[in-house]
Amino acid sequence: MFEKISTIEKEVIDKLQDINTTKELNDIKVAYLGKKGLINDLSSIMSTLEVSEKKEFGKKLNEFKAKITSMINAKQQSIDEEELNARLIEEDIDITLPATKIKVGSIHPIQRIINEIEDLFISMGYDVVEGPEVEQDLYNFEKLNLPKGHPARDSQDSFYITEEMLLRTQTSPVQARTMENNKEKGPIRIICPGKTYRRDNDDATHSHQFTQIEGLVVGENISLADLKGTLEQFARKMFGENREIRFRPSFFPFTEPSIEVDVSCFKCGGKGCSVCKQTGWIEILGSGMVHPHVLENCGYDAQKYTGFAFGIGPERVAMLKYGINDIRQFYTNDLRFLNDFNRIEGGNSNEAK
Ligand code: 2U9
Repeated sequence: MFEKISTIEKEVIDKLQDINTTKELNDIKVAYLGKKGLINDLSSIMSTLEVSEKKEFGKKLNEFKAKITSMINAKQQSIDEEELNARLIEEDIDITLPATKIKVGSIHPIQRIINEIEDLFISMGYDVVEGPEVEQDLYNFEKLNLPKGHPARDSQDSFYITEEMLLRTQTSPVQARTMENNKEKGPIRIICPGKTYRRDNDDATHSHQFTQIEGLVVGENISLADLKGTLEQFARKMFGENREIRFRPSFFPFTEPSIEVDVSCFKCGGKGCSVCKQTGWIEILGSGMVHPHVLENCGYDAQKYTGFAFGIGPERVAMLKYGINDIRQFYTNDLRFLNDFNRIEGGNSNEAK
C-alpha cells in the first residue's frame, strides 16, 4: 500500500519533468487529483484496512495529496513564467524601425495672425466680440454714418441679398450692435475679428472675401492720446520692440478725425528697403475718434462719451510678416504653401525679425 504511494509519487515526478504546457499539466491534475483520479482510488482502499492501519494510512495519504498538489502548483508557476518569457520575446518591439508618420494640420496663417492680435488686445483688457456675417444695411452702413446714397456704400462694392440685407463689408456692425445692446451705456473696450465681403475682382492685392479685426473703445475722457498709446503698444508687440508709429490724416465716415497709421519698417529699421518701398514706413491700419453721429446712432450721449476705433487687415499683416506677395495664396489652399506653416510655432521661417 505504502509502496503504491511511492510508485505514484515517482510517476508524477517523472511526468511533470516531461511536460511544458498548461494543457498537459491539467491532464495530470485530473488523472491524479481529480474526482476519479488515482489518489481518490487509493482512498477507497481505506475501507479494506484494519482500524489500526487506517489512521496511519489516512495521514500518509493526506500528506501525499498535499505534496502532489504543491508539485503541480510549482510546475504551473514555472510553465506560466516560461510562457510569459516566450511571449515577451515574440512581441519584442524593434525600436529601430522608422515610426509611422502622422500628418498634422496647421493653423492657417491668417488665423495665426488673428490669434496673435486677439491675445495681444486681451492682455490689454479687451473683450473679443463676434457678430453675424449676413447683416442689415442699418448696422453695416446707416448707423455708421453711411446713409443711403453715400459714395462709400456703392452697391458695386457690396454683396446685397435683399434690399436690406447684405454680406457685411466690414466688422463695424458688430461694434454698433455692441454699443446699442449695452443698456447701461457704460464704457466699452472690444475687438471684433471676422470675415468680410466686398465685390472686388480678385488679384494679388484684392480678395472678395477677406478678414478684419476692428477695435472700439468708448468711455468718458477717451482721447487721441489713448488711441496713440494703444496703437504704439500694438505695433511694438506685433512688429518689434523698437518700432515707432506715425499718424497721417485720412477720412472715414465713421471717425473724425480719421487717421492712418504707419509703423517704422521692421525689415530695415527705417533706413529704406524693398519692403517699405524705400520710405522707411509701412502703412498698417486705419483709425480715428468715433464720429459723434455714430455714438448717437448707437445710443451714446456724444456730449458725455468719446471713443476711438481702429481697423486692422490680418491679410496685410500676414503678408508683411511672412513676406507673401499675393493675397490669393491665403485662399487657394495650396498645401505646398500651407505646409510651410507646419514647421513653425508662432512665426514663419522667412518672417522678418
Ligand atoms: C464703430 C465706430 C468706428 C472702425 C475703423 C478703420 C478705421 C479702417 C480698414 C483697416 C483695414 C479696413 O480692412 S481694412 O482695409 N479700417 O481703416 N476702421 S476706423 O471704425 C469704427 C467701427 C465701428 C461703431
